[in-house]
Amino acid sequence: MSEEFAFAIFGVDGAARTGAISTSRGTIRTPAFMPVGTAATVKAMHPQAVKALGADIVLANTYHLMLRPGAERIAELGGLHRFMNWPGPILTDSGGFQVMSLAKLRKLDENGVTFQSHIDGSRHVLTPERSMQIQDLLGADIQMQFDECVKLPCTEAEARRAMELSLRWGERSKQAFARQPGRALFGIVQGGASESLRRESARALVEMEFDGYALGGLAVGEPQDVMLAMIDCTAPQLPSPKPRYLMGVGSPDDLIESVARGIDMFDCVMPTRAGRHGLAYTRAGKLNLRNARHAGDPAPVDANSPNEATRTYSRAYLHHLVKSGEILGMMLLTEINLAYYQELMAGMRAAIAAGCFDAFRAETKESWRGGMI
Ligand code: PRF
Repeated sequence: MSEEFAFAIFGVDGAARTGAISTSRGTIRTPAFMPVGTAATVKAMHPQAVKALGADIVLANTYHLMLRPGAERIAELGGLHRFMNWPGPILTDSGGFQVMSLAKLRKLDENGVTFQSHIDGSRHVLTPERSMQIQDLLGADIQMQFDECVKLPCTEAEARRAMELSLRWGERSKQAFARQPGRALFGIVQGGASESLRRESARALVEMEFDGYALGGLAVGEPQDVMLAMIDCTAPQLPSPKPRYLMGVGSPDDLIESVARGIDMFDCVMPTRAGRHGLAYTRAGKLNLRNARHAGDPAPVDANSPNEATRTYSRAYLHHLVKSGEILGMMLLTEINLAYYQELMAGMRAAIAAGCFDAFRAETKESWRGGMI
């Protein structure tokens, strides 16, 4: 149980890397996609099924769990791993990003953020110290510094203010982090869409020496080329032996393009949320099962998929379930999407190890039939 937190790189192909992160609760193969389990559940999935699809780690949210059922309650019940019956590694986000996107009547100052719960309107304060305390109570294996993410587009002055505040909050998060063997704290690069601010943020965080580095403030309304340009200027500033995590990203195409630029970890609600809305991500592109053209189609989503649900259930049946608002429709499509995401990650890992990432990238994008997904 006390294995040290470590990252080993097994193979490099261009800027892409494949390796493994060790934590006291198991190994995370990289590049890794972390399914989002916001409220201590990957919605519509048994934890064992999430694992069986190839996920080594899931993400949970400080913001949601502090409001309901409460971090102290989860700690009393033996921590988040026992609470949700996921024995593997868990990464928790620090809460600031969710406060800014979900909470009501937010007030941000040097100390932290005061806000009203989106659930019952109760008043709460989140500071770097309290965020780290909550992540410790939850027992997260990878914890994130408290930061401020600004929406894009924004002015350079606004991006600088939030980036500098995030650096000060990074230092306070580091001081407050309850270090234990096998646990890690990641810093978060901010800086809006400015290359110079991004470089400045990355250099200052590296100076502080975190266990890994995240790229925050992206996938917040900017076009993909802007996001990729930010990765291009940030990744080279980060120490190559430490993991790099692109927060809240993304589509299958975003994942491939980001891995090509040296990213090791991702999380996104896209496969799970899209599944609950009747969309399937497949090797042949995206399918909208709500569409009437599927109503009489006996073909499965993908006859050649390694995932049984993807190979078995007809498009006609999935269309029927989705149109009828049946729970099984959401369950099957969530599984189908997470299976495709994990298959894509496994394919990238194998291609990097074999030194043929560029060919894999081209073939995979071609298989989406020109549609970028
Ligand atoms: N900061 C934190 N969590 C995040 C983000 C961020 O900037 C993003 C941005 N895409 C997603 N999740 N703490």
